Amino acid sequence: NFPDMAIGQKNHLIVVSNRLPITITKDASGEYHFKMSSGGLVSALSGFKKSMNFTWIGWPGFCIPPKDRPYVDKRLMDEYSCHAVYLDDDVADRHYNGFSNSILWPLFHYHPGEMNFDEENWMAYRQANLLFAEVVRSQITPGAMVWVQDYHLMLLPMILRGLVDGSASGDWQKRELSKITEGIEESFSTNTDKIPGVKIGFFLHTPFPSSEIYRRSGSFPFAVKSSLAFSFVTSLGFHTYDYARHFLSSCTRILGLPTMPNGVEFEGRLAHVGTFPIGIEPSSFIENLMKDSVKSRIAQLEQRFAGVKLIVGVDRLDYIKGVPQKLHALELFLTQHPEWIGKVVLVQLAVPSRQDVEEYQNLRSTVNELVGRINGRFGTVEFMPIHFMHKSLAFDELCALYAVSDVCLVSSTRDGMNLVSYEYIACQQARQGVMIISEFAGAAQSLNGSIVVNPWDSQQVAEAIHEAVTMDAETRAENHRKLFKYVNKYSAAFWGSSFIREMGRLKPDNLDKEGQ
Ligand code: ADQ
Repeated sequence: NFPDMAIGQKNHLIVVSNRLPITITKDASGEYHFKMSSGGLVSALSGFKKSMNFTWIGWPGFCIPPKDRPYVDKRLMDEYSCHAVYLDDDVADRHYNGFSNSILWPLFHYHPGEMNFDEENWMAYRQANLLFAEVVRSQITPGAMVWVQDYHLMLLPMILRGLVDGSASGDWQKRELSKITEGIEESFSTNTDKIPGVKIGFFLHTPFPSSEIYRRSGSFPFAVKSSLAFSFVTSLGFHTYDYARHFLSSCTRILGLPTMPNGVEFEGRLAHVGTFPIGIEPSSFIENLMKDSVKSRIAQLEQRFAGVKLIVGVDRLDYIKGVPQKLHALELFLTQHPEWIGKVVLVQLAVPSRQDVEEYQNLRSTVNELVGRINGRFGTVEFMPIHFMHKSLAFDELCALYAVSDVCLVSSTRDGMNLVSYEYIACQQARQGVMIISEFAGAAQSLNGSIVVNPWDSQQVAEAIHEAVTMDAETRAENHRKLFKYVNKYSAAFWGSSFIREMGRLKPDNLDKEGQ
């Protein structure tokens, strides 16, 4: 699955994400434990370890005391090819909760009303990006490809470009860099030697909103220019064509930069813009379903829910996931189709998320209230229409739940891609259940064979639920065949290799001449 072109041991790939793909814990005796995380990004990128000289840079998740860092560094490097960026707790909190998730997340998901600006949080965001840049700079080798992930690190490409270009960096860049470091006491290396041939890629996992929304960020000292600074990259990736188009129109309308369908020109460079829809590793789900323990769990659940159509919802409890909209639609469905009361159950998992941000606490109360109201209204002694779990499920249990569900309902009001839909499809080999997906999830653009709905239109979603629970086996099988074909082909590894191949094809800085 991994590309051979432009990739070989001599190539150095540095992946940078806010979190390292390792969960580090410290037990009561002070001993450290390291565990590789699972998840899309890890499976998408781990394949490169074999074909490239591979480094992963990120924050370890909590503040590790300075005296322990040499030990942690050694284990991370020797066992996982990782390097940690150490942030103190206050900077990490303000960077992650305070700015990334209180400004950029709502901005990118069309929730400008939820944005809470705080000058110190903005400073922490800049500071964290600078600290990341120092660690990345220390690892860069000539000709390296640096691939930065997501909205937590939007300033990083520009800072890095300045660091690797040395004195060659342009005036605009120097001016913006001085704005980034303004008010921050630590000193950061600004004058470093040029490192030739470095390519910088950036992938945004969220949507990129319309420029009309993006202009809302202009009211903050968070200079819009800086936020678009990831046009300093060699290659810039989005999940869908629409997000790429919105980005390009923001570059034109806000910055007045010349753009073309495949890129934006800036300071004599062309940053290539492309769409690279992410996927999952379907084989890991399919193989897991073959395990005896999972098979017996599936049998147990099938017995427990015999005669009932199960609808599954798996979401982080985030306002973008449209959980209240889903509950309203279910309520309407049961009101309009009382014959289904007692015969349809929604199993809704809502993994706690960003509990330190106020909007997430409010959402939790709203959802609890709605679940209580609907269960109170339609429930009986034997039956509850909603099984609500405010927790994360283990992988085996999640796979079993996907496998026994007749319908998966994704009602995001905005979602970069949404991988839950892919996971459900991968686990539906036997049952061939129905996928209902919001038109506002990036995945809706690829999942031909699903029922696409507008989550704000409860009537439409209620009708989709009815269509799904009454769909004949032949139509389900035909739809699933199309869906699975797509999910199987456009895997996480395919996504990673397509992006890296694109970077390999481009020139590092004189980007208007493609090819090496
Ligand atoms: P997320 O917003 O986290 O990701 P998504 O792509 O759906 O959204 O991935 C969620 C993951 O968490 C899935 O792997 C799912 O199985 C897991 N998960 C959720 N709830 C769970 C629970 N209760 N128990 C166990 N596991 C649970 C962001 C963007 C998305 C984009 C991805 C990848 O918001 O739009 O698809 O990045 O780019």
